[in-house]
Amino acid sequence: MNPAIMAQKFDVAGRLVTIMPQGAGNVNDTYLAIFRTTFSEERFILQRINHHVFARPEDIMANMRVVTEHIHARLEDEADDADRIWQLPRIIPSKDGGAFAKDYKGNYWRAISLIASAHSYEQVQNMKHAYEAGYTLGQFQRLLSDIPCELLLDTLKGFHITPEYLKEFDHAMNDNGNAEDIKGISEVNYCLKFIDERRDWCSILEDAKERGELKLRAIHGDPKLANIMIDDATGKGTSIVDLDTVKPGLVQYDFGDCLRSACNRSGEETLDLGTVHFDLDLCKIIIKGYMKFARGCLTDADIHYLYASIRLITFELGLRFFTDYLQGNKYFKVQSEIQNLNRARVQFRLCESIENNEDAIRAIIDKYTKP
Ligand code: GN1
Ligand code: MG
Repeated sequence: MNPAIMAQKFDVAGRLVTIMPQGAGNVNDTYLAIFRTTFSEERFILQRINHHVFARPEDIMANMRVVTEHIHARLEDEADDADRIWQLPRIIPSKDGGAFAKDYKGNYWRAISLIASAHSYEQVQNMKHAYEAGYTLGQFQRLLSDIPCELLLDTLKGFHITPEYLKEFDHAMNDNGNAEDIKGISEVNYCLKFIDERRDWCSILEDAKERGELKLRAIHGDPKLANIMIDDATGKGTSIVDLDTVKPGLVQYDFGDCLRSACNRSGEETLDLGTVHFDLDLCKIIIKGYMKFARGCLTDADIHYLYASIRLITFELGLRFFTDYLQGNKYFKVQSEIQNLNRARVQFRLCESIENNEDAIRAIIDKYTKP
C-alpha cells in the first residue's frame, strides 16, 4: 500500500507535501511525512508495523500509550529542574480516533510525532555522543522504573529470552533441509562452533530471574545507539525512540544492548570483520553517563549481572541473525542471501572481544557503581 495514501489517514493539519523513507530499521518500514498548511508545516513519522513480527499491533500501541503518557507526565513535573527539554514521541491518532490505520492488505500503519532538530546515529560520533547515549538510557530507565510492569502486555513472546532463541536455532538446524549442505562453509562452521561453546552459559540471566535474583520491570527492549536522539543544537541526548518493544523484561537487556551497539565502532553491517572489537574507552564513558540516572534504580544483583548482559545480548543477537539466515531470512530485512550470516559473524566477533576484555569491563562497572 502506498505510504502517501496512508499518511493522509492521520489527524494532521494541512496537505501532504512529500514522504520519504527514514532510518534503517531491520523490522518495520519507516517514513518521514511532511504536511503543510497555508501558514505552517508539520512533520511526523509514519510506520508500517511488521505484523509477521508483532502478531498483535494493537498490543504494542497499548503499551506505547501507557509508557508515553506516564513519561510525558513525569517530564512535565520535572521540567523546571531539568538541564534540557527531554522528549518522547506521542501517538498521533488516525482521523477516526484509533491508534493506527489499516490498509486494504491488512497492514497496520501508525503515526508518531517527530523529535525534531535532533538526529540519531548508527555509530558513535565522539566521546560526548557516547556519554549522552548512556545518560539518555539511564534517564529513560529511571522514568520507566515506577511503571508497574503488570500494566504492560507481552507483545513479543520470547524476546531476549536467550534459551528460547537457542531452541529455535536447534529446531532450524534439525528441520532445515539445507542445514547439512551449509555445514561445509567455513563461516557457518565458525558460527556453529561459537554457539555450541556457549550453550550452557546462555541461560545466565533467565536462571537469575527464575531464582528471583532479577525482577521484571518495564524496559525499552531495543535501546541501540541508532534509537537514541541527540539534539542538533546542543549535542545533548533528548529522547529514545522506537518504542515497539517496550514491555516487561530485565534492565540488563537494555544495558547490554546499548553497550553492544555503541561500543562497536565498525557497526552491525561491516564486511571487514578484522576491525570489529569492543571499544573500552567508549564503554567507560557510556557507563559513566548511564549511571548518573540509572545507579539509583539498580540493586546489587542487577549490577552483578551487568557484565554478563553485554556479552549475552551480543551473543543473542548473533544467534538471532544466524538462525534467521538458516530459516531463509524471514525475520530481519535483508538485501542479500548472506547478509544475516555476515551480521551474525560481526556480533560473534564482538562477543569474543567482550570476553577477552572481561576484567577491564568489570573494572569499569565497579568504578561507576561502588561507593
Ligand atoms: C531490530 O527493527 P530495529 O532495527 O529497530 C530488532 C532488535 C535488534 C536490532 C539490531 C523487534 O531492531 O532486537 O537488536 O534489529 N528488533 C526486533 O539492529 O526484533
Ligand atoms: Mg526496534
